[in-house]
Amino acid sequence: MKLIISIVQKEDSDDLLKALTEAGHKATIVATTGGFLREGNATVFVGAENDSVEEVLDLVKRSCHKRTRYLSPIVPVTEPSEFYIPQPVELEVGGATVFVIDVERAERY
Ligand code: 2BA
Repeated sequence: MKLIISIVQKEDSDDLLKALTEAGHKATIVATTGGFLREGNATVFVGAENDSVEEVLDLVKRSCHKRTRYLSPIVPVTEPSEFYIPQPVELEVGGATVFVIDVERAERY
């Protein structure tokens, strides 16, 4: 068995959960925050048998999309702020960052 951990954008999380549950997979979603942008995202956990892993990954791939975010740089303390015109930095975020982990043992009581 594997634990598939997918960090996705909030905008994609409903579609992903719907796709997973409609395909018969069990999923848990947690509200999380990205360390770099400090924006809310979502982390989806799926426990899947080995022969279902590729199907789950495919659903993640199809449900999650790349988006462009603009980050406003902070004025460097060494720059006189009246001469410094900050240019937003373009970042491509997503579709999904996925980790597949071996599950040693899983129980439901
Ligand atoms: P954040 O950490 O908020 O990162 C958002 C986006 O900012 C990233 O998109 C990437 O385009 C950019 N970014 C992140 N760290 C950067 C850095 N040190 N320098 C320049 N740009 C940087 P994604 O790569 O698609 O990641 C989306 C979210 O997935 C991340 O949100 C984080 O929550 C998670 N994530 C990505 N890689 C991870 C990893 N290796 N371990 C744990 N979480 C990860």
